[in-house]
Amino acid sequence: MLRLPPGRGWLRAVTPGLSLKAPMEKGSSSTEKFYRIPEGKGPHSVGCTDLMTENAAEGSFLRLYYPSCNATDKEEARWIPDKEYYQGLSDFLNMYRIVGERLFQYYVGSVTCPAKPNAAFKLGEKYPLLIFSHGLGAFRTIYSAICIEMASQGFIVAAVEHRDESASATYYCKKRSISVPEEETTSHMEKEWIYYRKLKTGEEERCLRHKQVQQRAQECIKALNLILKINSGEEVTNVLNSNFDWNSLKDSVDTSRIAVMGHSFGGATVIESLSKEIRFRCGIALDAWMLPVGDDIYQNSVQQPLLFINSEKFQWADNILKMKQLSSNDTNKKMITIKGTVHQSFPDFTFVSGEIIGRFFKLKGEIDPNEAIDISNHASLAFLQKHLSLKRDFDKWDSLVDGIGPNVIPGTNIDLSQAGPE
Ligand code: VQ7
Repeated sequence: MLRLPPGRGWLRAVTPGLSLKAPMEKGSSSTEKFYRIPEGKGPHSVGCTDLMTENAAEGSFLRLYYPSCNATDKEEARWIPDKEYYQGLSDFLNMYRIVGERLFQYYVGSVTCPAKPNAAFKLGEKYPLLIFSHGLGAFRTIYSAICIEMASQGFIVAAVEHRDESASATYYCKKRSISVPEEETTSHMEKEWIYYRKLKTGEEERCLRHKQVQQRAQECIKALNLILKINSGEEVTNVLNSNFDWNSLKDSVDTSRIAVMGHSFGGATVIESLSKEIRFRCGIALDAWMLPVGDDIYQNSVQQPLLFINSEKFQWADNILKMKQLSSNDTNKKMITIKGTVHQSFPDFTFVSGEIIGRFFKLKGEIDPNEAIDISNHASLAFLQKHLSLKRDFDKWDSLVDGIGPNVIPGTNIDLSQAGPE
């Protein structure tokens, strides 16, 4: 697990001035820019909206990022939308909830992500679809730098929130119990929260994670089916109130161009999803954690092209060997490593943390986080262009997929002779 010094250690480290806070209220414009989640660099403005189906954990929950009409009048979307996510993060990071909630509220409570909530969908094109799967202890909104960049480049991105107890927190909406008098509430619904579940004593991690990765893959496939249903014009009930017009997505998805992408546990989810669903034409696994991947998957069950983008500091020989086992003799399976990166170089916390806190908690590596995410996004776009046959100019970044360029290497930096016996 990710371990933070509990209670006072964490507080001592996060004194104002060392700044985990995205300096949005005060400060010079240069620092303001530095501690913000980067904007999409593609030609499209980006909107985002949440979709939840059914009043049960079996439904889907996702944040959709999409090419939008320019909505200069609208405020940016809240990055972490409910206080319960702070509580869940506190559990995951082994902090007292009461401390964690206040710290998160204070330091990141006002952070927004550069996408406009419920902005009008941009009509006129068919967009490829990308399903995104988050890591352990994460949730749907904290990979916005990646999802927003992809949407700005013309993808519809569905960032799934997993209900397998691997997210810090998530919820579904259930009908309010009758004990609350109707006149005291504006809604008949209440949020039923599902928090991160720690390993029980004696429980084998591999067994739990394998079960979870299978659920996660099913949730990715369910999200795919849901978006395709909306694309075909079928009515879908969103149990969350929003003024987004879901009918505007009708006939807007390029149904032959679908990929899956994820970070860490989400990388394992990419592999499981590719093996279960051939409509995913390719996948991108960011610093994949291979422990959850079942032995059956290594028997040629991933036929589609797959790009592993690894950080320099997280990986180890046994994990890399599993990636290589999946890739054997297949030239469409690629691996690159971004120099100066850490495991947390992919989620958004890397952008909103200051230098000292960022380095202390390994949210930042030695490379500028903006440069790291650009390399990752450019390599991803080049790979997607090739394997989804996109008619764009992302092939200008083809060399990155071969590990050629500043701050990128082909394959891995790990000495594979250090691998232990199976
Ligand atoms: O899927 C994963 N795995 C398996 N996702 C991870 C980490 C992870 N692990 C790999 C195996 S291990 O080494 O045994 C344990 C770690 O990270 C996803 C993720 C989790 C978070 F809690 C995040 C996040 F952005 C991404 O939020 C964090 C927030 C903070 C904050 F306190 F500064 F706000 C920190 Cl210090 C760390 C993460």
